[in-house]
Amino acid sequence: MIQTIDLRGTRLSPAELLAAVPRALTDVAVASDVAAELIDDVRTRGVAALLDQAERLDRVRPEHVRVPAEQIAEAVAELDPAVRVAIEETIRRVRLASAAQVPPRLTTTIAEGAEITQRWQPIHRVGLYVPGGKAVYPSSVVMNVVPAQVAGVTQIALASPPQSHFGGRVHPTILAVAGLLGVDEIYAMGGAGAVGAFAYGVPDLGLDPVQLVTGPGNVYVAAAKRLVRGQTGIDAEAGPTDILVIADETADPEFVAADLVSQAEHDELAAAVLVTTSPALAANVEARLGQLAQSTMHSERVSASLSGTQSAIVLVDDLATAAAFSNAFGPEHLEIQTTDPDAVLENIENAGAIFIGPHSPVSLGDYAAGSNHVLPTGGQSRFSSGLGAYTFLRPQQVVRYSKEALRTVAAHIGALSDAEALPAHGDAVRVRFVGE
Ligand code: HSO
Ligand code: ZN
Repeated sequence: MIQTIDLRGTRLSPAELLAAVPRALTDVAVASDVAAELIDDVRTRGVAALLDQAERLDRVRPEHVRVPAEQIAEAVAELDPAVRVAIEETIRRVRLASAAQVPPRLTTTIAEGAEITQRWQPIHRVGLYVPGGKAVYPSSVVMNVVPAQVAGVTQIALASPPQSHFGGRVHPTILAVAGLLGVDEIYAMGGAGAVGAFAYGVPDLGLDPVQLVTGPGNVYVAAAKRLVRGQTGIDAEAGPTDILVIADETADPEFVAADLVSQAEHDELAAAVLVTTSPALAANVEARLGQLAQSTMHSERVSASLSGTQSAIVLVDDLATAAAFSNAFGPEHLEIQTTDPDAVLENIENAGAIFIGPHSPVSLGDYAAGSNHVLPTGGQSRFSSGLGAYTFLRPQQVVRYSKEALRTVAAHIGALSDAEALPAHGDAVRVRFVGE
């Protein structure tokens, strides 16, 4: 059911490699008009708009848009103990790894009395969107909130759609995880309207505008984030997930097939790709995928994902070509299951996160490795990174010169300001040395 593409004996350019396994297209632009209307509605009518939108789109009118503290406490108390322990361990691990993502403040002495300090300043207030449709991922709450907290963000607000089967409340597991993380500003609001609420604020709800909106969502949420960008910051746009496995003849086909299915389970449009030098492994993985696609819980979704043009088993001559293929693809998740994975790693340029060896599956990273699972999809790993503490930090340069240090460059500033016909720039320096 999964296609096999035999590239052995070919010498393809990166563009040709990429064309061999095209990703599924999702067109965010088509949702733009609808998203713009929903955002405008919230800007003009505030809470009334949020309630009407909930009734229309989520088929329930929440009793409270701002979730009362008792509801959060109740959700924490009722959380399944096994899930609670797992979430707490995930929080602990993600906190540890995120701390390494905060760069130190560094001062460079340019000359005597001339210093530039680079400091990393957290964004003051952020809004996290947590979807509530076909995918409800409490683990993603951890992955967004923990790095923000580690970065030093002061205010974290969370929005998630009201759920009709929970009487218009936010999904209880999402409330519980937010509660465990100490997030108490939660709104039962969803879709493009929620993004608009974060970006522009909702005065009659006491919701102040945020400076950054993060979190995944459907195509309307993505369109809304594009629309509010500039008014507020946004994180990367999340598309269908993908996994690429580089494996040689030493890889266990059982592990490889299980890992491909684990990400195919997310979405019909998820891409699952195996790049291997071993025809025997390719055949074994293909056979195992056929079985798993039948027996797994989300059989239809997995079968659709694996049989899509975005998924494939790719045969290559050597591991250098496998790495070249992977770099062209820019996977969200890359697994390396070869005799010497570190040698392959040396050739990897583009990947959201990299999982080394037989015992580092992607689902470990999804839940409990300590790494972040919000990663660049759709080939965006060629130019961007996953979510981390740095997402919530901005570098700022602090300039500190003494009079003598300024004097040594005064003539240069004069020359350059004249060359740009901006004499007031030069004067602003000269005025400090009048009479000398
Ligand atoms: N693999 C998804 C994240 C996730 N998996 C959440 C399970 N829950 C995208 O990286
Ligand atoms: Zn996953």
